[in-house]
Amino acid sequence: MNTTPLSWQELETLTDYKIDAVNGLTNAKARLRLFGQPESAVRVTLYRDNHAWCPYCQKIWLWLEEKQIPYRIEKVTMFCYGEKESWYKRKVPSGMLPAIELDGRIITESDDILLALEKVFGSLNQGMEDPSVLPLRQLERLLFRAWCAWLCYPMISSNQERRNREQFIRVVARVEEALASTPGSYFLNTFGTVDVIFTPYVERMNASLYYYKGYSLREENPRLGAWFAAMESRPTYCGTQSDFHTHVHDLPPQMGGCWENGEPQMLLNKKRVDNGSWFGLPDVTYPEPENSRREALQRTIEHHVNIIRVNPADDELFDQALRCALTQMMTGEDCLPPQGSDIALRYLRDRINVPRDMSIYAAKRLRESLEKTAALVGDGQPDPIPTKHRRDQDPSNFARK
Ligand SMILES: N[C@@H](CCC(=O)N[C@@H](CS)C(=O)NCC(=O)O)C(=O)O
Repeated sequence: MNTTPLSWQELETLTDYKIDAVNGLTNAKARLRLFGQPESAVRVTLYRDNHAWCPYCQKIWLWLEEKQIPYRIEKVTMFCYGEKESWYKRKVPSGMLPAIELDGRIITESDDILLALEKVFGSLNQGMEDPSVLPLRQLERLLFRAWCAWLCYPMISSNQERRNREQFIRVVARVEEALASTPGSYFLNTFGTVDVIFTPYVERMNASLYYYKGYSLREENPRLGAWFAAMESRPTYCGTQSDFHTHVHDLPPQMGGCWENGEPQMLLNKKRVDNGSWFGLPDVTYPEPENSRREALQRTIEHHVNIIRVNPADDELFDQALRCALTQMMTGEDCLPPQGSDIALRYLRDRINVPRDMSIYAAKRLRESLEKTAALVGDGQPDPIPTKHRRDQDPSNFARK
């Protein structure tokens, strides 16, 4: 049955989604985190990217959240998304992220940042220079290099591709061994610094190898599978966690390219990540929270004026189409959008960014509704997402009303 689209006012009545960005659970929206302490307790400012994408920023973000250190957040534009803020270049001339200001002192380089934070606030269960931590930090870099060698160079021959894959899998076997050597699911006896250090790139490896190589890191390696599940039991991690779609399209400009191997499994995985269904992908395994649709609705309503303005389609046409998708998401009933709005709906489907815009399940719900609604009027696809830059996601478009 086809229903008529709800108005923005009617849609607003369907969501009561609210978070306490300052004292509640880890979230990408916050500009200040207090963990129940007074603002006068703040000694740290974290400078991180607007898109909540930068892996080195995620490392510091997660550490501060785990330690519950009160801190401020200043968001900065990465080069491939738009213009770097001049106030930031005055503080950090290279423009590199992350940086922190600790008692007025600027520190860059994520490892140096963690060392400095440890000195002041104590370690996160294990110190960065602890003899049990150092070899695991080296293993993380080894895994990173094997991943880059496989993903980020054009495929010269299938032999080369096979060798790169085998080399990566050999390093993964060492990671599996390290995880197996402790009784729990974490790298050492308790959760700590090492888990935080592995998190950003293992999350990106899981997404990118699934999509570009047809290899499911999380499913093919039981210890890593258990580690991911253990990480997902922590609200800190879930607040920073991204999804496959976001990662695979954010990585190419940052990494200088990601290369598909064209194998049958890879082609299937790519289709699934780009066109859905997004449920059941191995980017998340904890159960869906009951408020995911309300979250997706709330976040879309908050930004709908800019979302409509930056969409390449006519504003009025897309306003109606977007309300159709949101109506479908909230009522479960199909809502026929205007003819010619299929590409516009898919343009937005391709630009939901997790966790910047919303959490992982909310994004899946919204992507599904946009796709389902688009499919009612056509199978047109927007231009491919750029791979050399992501200025289509320039945050300055969202700062102004
Ligand atoms: N070694 C540095 C690497 C930091 C880094 O590569 N940051 C990238 C983002 S992931 C960056 O700031 N690039 C500049 C930009 O994209 O604007 C660290 O550990 O902090």
